[in-house]
Amino acid sequence: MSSILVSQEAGVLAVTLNRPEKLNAFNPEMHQELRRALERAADEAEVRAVLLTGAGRAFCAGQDLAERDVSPGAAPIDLSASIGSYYNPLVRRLRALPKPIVCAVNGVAAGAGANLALACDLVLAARSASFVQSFSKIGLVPDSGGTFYLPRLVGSARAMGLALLGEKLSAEDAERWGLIWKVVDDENLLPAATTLARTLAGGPTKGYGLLKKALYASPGNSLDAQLDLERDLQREAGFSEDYREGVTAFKEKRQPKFKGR
Ligand code: LHQ
Repeated sequence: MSSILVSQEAGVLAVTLNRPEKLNAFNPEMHQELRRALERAADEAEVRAVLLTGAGRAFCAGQDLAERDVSPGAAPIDLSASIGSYYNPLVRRLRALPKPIVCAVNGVAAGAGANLALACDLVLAARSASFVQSFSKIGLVPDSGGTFYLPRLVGSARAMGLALLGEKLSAEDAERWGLIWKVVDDENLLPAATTLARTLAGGPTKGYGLLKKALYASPGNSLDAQLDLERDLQREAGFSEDYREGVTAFKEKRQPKFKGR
């Protein structure tokens, strides 16, 4: 059985992490399959949005902790190798994908699994889902961008509490704290996330890619640099067919038909 499931419909590439018996924890195979799916999302023009979720009761429990021998006498483990080969490229790929990524967090999201969700563009969570920065429970540091997103999304005090204590944060608190976009009732998670992803897939893909670039560059930029970036990206957006279509549809008082270019 494949460690991820991939299907494509109505412009949406749906990717499901599929190691439910391991709470969808990452092993190298799952990393490689996810990388291939995201390459497909980047390469194929028909894919105009991605929907990421997990099979079973969890979204993702982070790294598969059974993969490494930590018994007394075992050789020291250099975790930077795995981060450099898998987790960092994954986060960079998600952030750089010039198409919107909707994450449907169907259950617990722990460790790198929590931060994988936060690397997506819009996070919906089932009411019963939770987010855990579980790294400190095993003596590690939040990775996969956790130390970047957390203080920016929820402020330093809450970021520090989440990281130090490694306690479960409920989906409702995650929404209230501004960590995620929205909570929905469990049975409505996939329908709502699919509708959202399909709506985005029918949108001005080129413009979405450019706005991702602008928002993700913002934390590292001065106002001056950001204004210059907005000018340059708006120039590019203004050359798109979808800009013309958007304005024409507005003037004609009809819904736009965006082609994504
Ligand atoms: C698991 C896991 C798991 C294997 C549950 N692995 N089996 C990057 C680079 C390199 C190395 C290190 O890490 C990283 C990044 C990271 O992600 S570090 C953080 C790794 N993840 C964790 O520490 C989370 C560990 N899991 C948990 O804290 C809990 O299982 C959570 C909060 C996710 C869920 O709790 P429960 O709902 O109470 O479920 P459970 O604990 O009973 O787990 C169910 C089963 O899943 C169980 O197996 P079993 O055979 O007893 O039924 C767990 O062993 C297994 N499982 N997470 N990461």
